Amino acid sequence: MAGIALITGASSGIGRATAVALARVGYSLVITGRRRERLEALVKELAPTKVHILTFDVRDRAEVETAIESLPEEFRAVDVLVNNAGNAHGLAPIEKGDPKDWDQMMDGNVKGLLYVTHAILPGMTERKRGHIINIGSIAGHEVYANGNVYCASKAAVAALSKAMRLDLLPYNIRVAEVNPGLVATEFSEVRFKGDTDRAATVYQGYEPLRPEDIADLIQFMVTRPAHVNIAEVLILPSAQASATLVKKELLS
Ligand code: NDP
Ligand code: 8X3
Repeated sequence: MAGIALITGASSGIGRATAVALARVGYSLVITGRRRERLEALVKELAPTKVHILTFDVRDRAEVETAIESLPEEFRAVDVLVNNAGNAHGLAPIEKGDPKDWDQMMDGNVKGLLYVTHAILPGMTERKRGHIINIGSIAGHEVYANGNVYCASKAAVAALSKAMRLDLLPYNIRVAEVNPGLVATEFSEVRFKGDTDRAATVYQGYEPLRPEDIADLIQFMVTRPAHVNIAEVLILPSAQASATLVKKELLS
């Protein structure tokens, strides 16, 4: 057995695909999210892989701690933590931004990642072993118009990934940051609050990344020998050159 991997946000998109990829290379899994029915469907798909479901909102520190404390003995020694849960909420200039959206992004993408990491780290530091993969974004390295708070939340993920790598060095814990460009998931549906037509336009006219492309990368990263840490990766669709420059073909 490869070990135990805990993946946040496994009910959809990149997290879900990562669960499938890590099951394929022998990991037992802890999969998390708020939508239990999605996670239960994934468990069936992953059989016979051993999978444990935890449902919690990453923004709620008490929920995070209680859920992780509830892990059964056979799932407690988490080797790989994929901090993936997160989303953008809204796309508006700063003066028109909704503070409720800002709270969702800062509380989920930044503080949620911290809460989960805080709950998992005691075991990793004690065992002197672990691998943490934080899902950042091109948006954490390149601010784009109207992206303001989402970009800031992902810039925080970039800073925290580097900081964790420094602080966790004595414990042999590898820390890595994966920064995708445009990936066709439910991300834009969430950003545009259920407006599926608007969300679809984000991925039209070119070939976006698929969640499986990010999952393949994560699978590669976690299967490197212990002395190798692929610390930071920017992964883009071939049609994307920057956060805002995408070569879209006219559709006939
Ligand atoms: P999806 O919307 O498809 O998936 C988001 C996942 O995060 C879901 O499983 C959702 O689960 C979970 N999640 C969101 N908020 C919370 C919360 N408050 N508590 C618990 N779980 C939560 O989007 P992606 O797969 O695209 O997004 C995954 C990560 O990738 C995010 O961090 C995103 O910022 C990042 N990313 C995405 C890119 C893209 O173009 N798609 C590009 C770069 C980075 P549930 O709703 O069940 O709780
Ligand atoms: C998601 C990619 O370009 O919408 O992080 O910010 S982008």
